[in-house]
Amino acid sequence: MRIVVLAGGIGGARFLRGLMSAAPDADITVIGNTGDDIHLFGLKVCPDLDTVMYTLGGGIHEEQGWGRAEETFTVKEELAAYGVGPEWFGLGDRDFATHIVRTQMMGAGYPLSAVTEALCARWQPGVRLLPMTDDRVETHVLIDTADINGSAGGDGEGRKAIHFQEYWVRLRASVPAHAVVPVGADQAKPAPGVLEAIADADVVLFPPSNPVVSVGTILAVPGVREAIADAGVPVVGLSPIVGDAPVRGMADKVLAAVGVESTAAAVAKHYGSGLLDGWLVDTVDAGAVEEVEAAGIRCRAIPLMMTDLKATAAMAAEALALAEEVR
Ligand code: GDP
Ligand code: FO1
Ligand code: CA
Repeated sequence: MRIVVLAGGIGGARFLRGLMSAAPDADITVIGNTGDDIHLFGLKVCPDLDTVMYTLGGGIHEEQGWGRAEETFTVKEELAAYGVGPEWFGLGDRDFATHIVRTQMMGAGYPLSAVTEALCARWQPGVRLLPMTDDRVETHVLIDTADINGSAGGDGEGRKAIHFQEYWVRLRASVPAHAVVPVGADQAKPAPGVLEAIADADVVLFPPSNPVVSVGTILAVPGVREAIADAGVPVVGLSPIVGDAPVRGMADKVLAAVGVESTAAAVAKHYGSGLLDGWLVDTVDAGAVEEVEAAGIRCRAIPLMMTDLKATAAMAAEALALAEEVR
């Protein structure tokens, strides 16, 4: 069975571990979000691609869900000693090697897709990991200028776009986001293999990834949403929102920015019945099933907490079962 999964970072990666356990013989292609990418210290960092690669390759820092296990931060300390920032993004020594290799290869003319393939040759994630595009896309968030500099800053009514990572990591999404803009997306082309993988898929899955800055950014690459809608195969998603809140992180902040309520039903309707055939919600959101079904999307309430591999594999199996039901 050929499965295509649109993944962000932590939520997507954890789901993929369960999917590989539930469908060991499946041929899985992951279309990874690159909107989180950031250029730091002259290096290109790809947080979501790396989280998937490290998680499935066995190198992830498990509790954090990002960065490497057994990490040290000597280079980071030395950069701070030079007064070279930013200090708020925790890049470890082992992780730096990934960004050096990536930047070196891209500098030699290799596209991001070729670089990702080369990095995965070491990590052997067990899936084909494709960036959504080889073109540069970086998500920015529009906030109030007063919020960026604290109370002293700005004239109160000005607004400013900052990089997603500054919003997410430095500000911890603690201030309102007025818009989320995947800068460059409208000029981006799907990476080699992306449209082919979708066309060849037997099923497309939206893992419990952030609907705005992970799955939404991938869908913002022209041609991707249409390819999925036209693939003529089941598209099934799992809600990242349980009990009207994200299970972790601040997805509610970016959902608010795009005018979507933080409910399991609202996210399904945001994706829309033109895209989604099936939607899994947690048992606490069983009340949402009727609303989602009324929107033309088959819906089922099951345990949706990825507490361990067994639980995640059960979720993945349910998603595949729902796909067969709607086929
Ligand atoms: P990120 O790029 O690192 O933010 O990771 P993703 O976008 O792939 O996934 C983040 C989303 O995963 C968050 O919005 C969480 O609500 C969701 N999430 C994390 N753990 C779980 C879980 O156990 N169950 C469900 N349903 N969603 C989860
Ligand atoms: N997330 C944090 O909350 N704090 C960090 O210091 C941090 C560093 C970091 C370094 C490399 C990397 O690949 C990811 C990193 N992340 C960090 C996660 C990153 O911000 C993710 O993009 C978000 O978690 C949302 O996807
Ligand atoms: Ca992400």
